[in-house]
Amino acid sequence: MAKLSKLYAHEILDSRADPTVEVVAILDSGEYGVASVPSGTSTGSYEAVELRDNDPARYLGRGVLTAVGHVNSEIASALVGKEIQSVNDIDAQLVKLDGTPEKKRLGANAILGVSMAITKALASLAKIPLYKYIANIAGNDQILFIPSPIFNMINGGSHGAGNLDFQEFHVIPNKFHSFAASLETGVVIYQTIKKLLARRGAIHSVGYEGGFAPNLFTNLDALEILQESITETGHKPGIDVELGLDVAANAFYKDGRYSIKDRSSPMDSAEFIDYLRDLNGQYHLRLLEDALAEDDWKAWVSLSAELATVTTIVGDDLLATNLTKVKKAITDRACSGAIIKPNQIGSVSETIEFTKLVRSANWKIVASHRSGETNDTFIADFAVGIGADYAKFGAPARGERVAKYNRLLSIETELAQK
Ligand code: 2PG
Ligand code: MG
Repeated sequence: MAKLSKLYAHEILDSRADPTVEVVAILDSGEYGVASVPSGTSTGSYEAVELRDNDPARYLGRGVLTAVGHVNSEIASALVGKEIQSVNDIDAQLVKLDGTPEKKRLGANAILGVSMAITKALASLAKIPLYKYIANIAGNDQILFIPSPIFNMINGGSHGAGNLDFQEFHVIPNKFHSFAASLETGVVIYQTIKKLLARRGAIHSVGYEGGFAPNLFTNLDALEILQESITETGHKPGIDVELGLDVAANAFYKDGRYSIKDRSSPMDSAEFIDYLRDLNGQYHLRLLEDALAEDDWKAWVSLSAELATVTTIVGDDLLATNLTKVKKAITDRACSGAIIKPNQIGSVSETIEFTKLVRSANWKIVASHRSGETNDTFIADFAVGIGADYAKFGAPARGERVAKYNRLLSIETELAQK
């Protein structure tokens, strides 16, 4: 067993030019772990609290020195010099120290940074790769495999240029023999989309997740472009390459109604479900994420009753990687897949607990990055370790996204070694 000999944090930047927390954990044996914390833009209201300084004199109030200070003082005092029993034990101590259900006192960004850095240090101590270490603590004794990538090719909602209501338009290569082959297909389609957008005179600058943020007219225009690009690259849409959506419906839900530019008047939940059923009939989506607002619970149950047999109904803001939420969703059959984001709950072990519940319901597991990322590839190892069905790491472009896909390539090569 090892003792924690040093623990410290500092402020670094994420991919959106926002500060975030980086933590270094050093063991007395010399092994260490360094981890940085991702951050969302379209955050759900049930997520653990990301502590921001709100000091307008620094980084427009977005600084994280308070969270950094908590790691360097209170958390370090509680953990340094003590033996580390397990990640579980460390997380339990952190949750207790914080003392609030939403981790709002010390900050989920402080707690998760420590939890991830210690997990990495312990993997080094065990002399095994991080994904194997995570598989061990998750009790995942299945053969390890690389999840199918979900490429976010067009960025709308709060990640894009402001003219598309839906947040993410996904391309999902299906039935390719390896992750490397799926990645290559994703890249060829990505380059083709760029060409098609230029041909239409649509701007092809990129959004937060590396997908294009074009000046298209409607949400369906974006899906049409994706279909066209799949065909143009010689694939069959809906068969070898499928589409998916993260509607992120919270953003356009107001007073019980959904307003999108494809329709002249706002729709109530039943009308919006009709709209989604037609849309799915047209595009045969593999996954439909956050198609309804996080508090429109009854509508989720109706949507799943209607569509879960033909597409996976994925909860993100709805579930917020929260154990209580997912238990209720399983009982009510509110969805059939879950997004897994460690920073929504704020510790490695609670995220693993959540994953176990999702698996026990036989739902699809989607391990996900956030729109604010660093070059930390923790989530790639995590996705493999928990046996995720899908990895949603953005477009195959922009360094912080590519770092994670590249890590999956490395793991694939490593797993193929005899
Ligand atoms: C989402 C995520 C990641 P954000 O909604 O699924 O793509 O976005 O990190 O902004 O919440
Ligand atoms: Mg989402």
